[in-house]
Amino acid sequence: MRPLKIFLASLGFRKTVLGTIPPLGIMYLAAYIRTKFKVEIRIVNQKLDNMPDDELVKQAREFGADVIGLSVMTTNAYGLPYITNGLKAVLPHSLIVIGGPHVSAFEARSLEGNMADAAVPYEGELAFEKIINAYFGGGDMADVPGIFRRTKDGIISNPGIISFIEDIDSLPFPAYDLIDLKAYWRMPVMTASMRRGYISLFSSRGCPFRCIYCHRIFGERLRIHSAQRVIEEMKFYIKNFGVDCFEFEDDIFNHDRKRLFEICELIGKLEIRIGLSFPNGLRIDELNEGAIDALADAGMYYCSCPLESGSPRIQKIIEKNLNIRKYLENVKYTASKKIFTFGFVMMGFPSETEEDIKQTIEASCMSKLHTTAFYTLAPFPNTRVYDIAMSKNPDKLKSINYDDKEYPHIRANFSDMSDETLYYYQRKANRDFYMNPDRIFRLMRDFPQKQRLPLYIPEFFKRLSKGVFS
Ligand code: B12
Ligand code: SF4
Repeated sequence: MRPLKIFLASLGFRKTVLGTIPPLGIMYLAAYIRTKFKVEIRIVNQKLDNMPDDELVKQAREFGADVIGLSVMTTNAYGLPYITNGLKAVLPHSLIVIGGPHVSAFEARSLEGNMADAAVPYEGELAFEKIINAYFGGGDMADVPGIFRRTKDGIISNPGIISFIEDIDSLPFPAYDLIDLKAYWRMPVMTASMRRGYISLFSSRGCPFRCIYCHRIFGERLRIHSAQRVIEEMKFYIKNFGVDCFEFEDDIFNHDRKRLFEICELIGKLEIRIGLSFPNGLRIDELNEGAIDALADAGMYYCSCPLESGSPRIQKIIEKNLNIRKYLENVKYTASKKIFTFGFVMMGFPSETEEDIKQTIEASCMSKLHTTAFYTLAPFPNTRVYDIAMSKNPDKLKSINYDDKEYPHIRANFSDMSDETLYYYQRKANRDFYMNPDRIFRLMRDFPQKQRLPLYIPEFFKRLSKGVFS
């Protein structure tokens, strides 16, 4: 019997200076599925070279795909109708399955307006395996719990749920052998890597916190890779791909502090000195000086430090419940080690007032953060903040266009302030934060990839001039 041909694509286009990271979702699926079936797998990341939709369809046809798996974020979902129509036209007998955060957000509605056969929310490995089994093994997709599927009677939500994988150490390493890793080294890296041989890791799944704006694709219980497994994976990439820099995309890498220390200690025993960056994954108030020292010694040079709001009242409402004092202390200590610290703030939360926003600006300005992005809240479906925004201002919510948007380009206001006031404070935040000689000096001194600094200078002046002149 010939191997089953599986074509996996991550959809979307790159529009700004931001690059793209290796498509971990479909790389995990590929690695898992090839342990279960006799398959030939091709992986495409549309963002890597902004591949036109027609080219993607052509590649699937030339490959002769039996199964097509499309990974979709809500910002890229507008491409689904055209792409799935094209795929069905050239490969009418293939099975099209969609998955990724968009399906977790829109659930059964993710099948509306396109030609996909099935949709998988949340963690994908087990569901994808069951779907392939049902479709090609003579079973019935109606028996796969928790998925959505198209039938001649319409879109059906299968009852039940597929449980999360308990022991994630049982998963194989993501299929880095199926992508051109070096192509990613030629693109801008999310965290301005000082070295070029970087790789993305996802060393835990799930998060026990309950921020109301978050999807928690991997559930509310933290499941970790053991420290030994993380190091084994690192060693594998160092040896086989010449990697010297690791970027963690976890939801919350540091919740298990014991594991953090173990990982750092084992990194110290590696044969080479590596770089570590955290574009995601650190909850800053859960760190302490010991943990920051350990991460710094292990090679951390960059970390994102989400604050979201400097108002204790808003922290409660959004259920992030960040300890702002601890946050500021830990940022200060991290920055004192010349580790680049990047803050994130959201403005315009439901019920937010001028008083709250002033506290956010004060906390940001008082902090030792090198940079901060001051965004406005964009609620995504299937989050609790979406439901709140829906009850408050459904028309405004429905008018949000998510297509192709990156952080700065979704503008919305669900606060108790007028748009004028909110955007005034957003500009003020940029102005007050960046008009600080000490911050500018540290930013230039500690930016990890000096040769790329000129690329970011226009963005810096754009933010600054917004604050100063408007
Ligand atoms: C790294 C990251 C980014 C990076 C790179 C994203 C990329 N892939 O290119 C950058 C910085 C560019 C980014 C940007 C944004 N991001 Co982001 N990001 C992440 C993050 C932290 C990790 C992604 C990752 O690698 N996960 C690990 C892999 C293993 O998980 P996965 O891809 O979800 O795959 C699993 C399942 O989804 C499923 N699956 C996936 N694909 C498929 C396909 C099939 C066929 C099947 C069956 C299953 C399946 O199975 C996989 C394995 O279990 C996630 C948080 C998270 N926990 O995932 C947010 C997340 C994906 N981002 C999110 C958001 C909101 C954004 C922004 C819109 C933010 C904004 N307001 O601007 C922008 C959008 C940019 C754009 N235009 O595309 C949301 C998604 C919301 C949504 N409904 O789409 C997430 C989930 C954060 C959250 N907790 O809410 N992001
Ligand atoms: S800490 Fe991060 S991953 Fe966890 S719920 Fe909050 S935003 Fe989501």
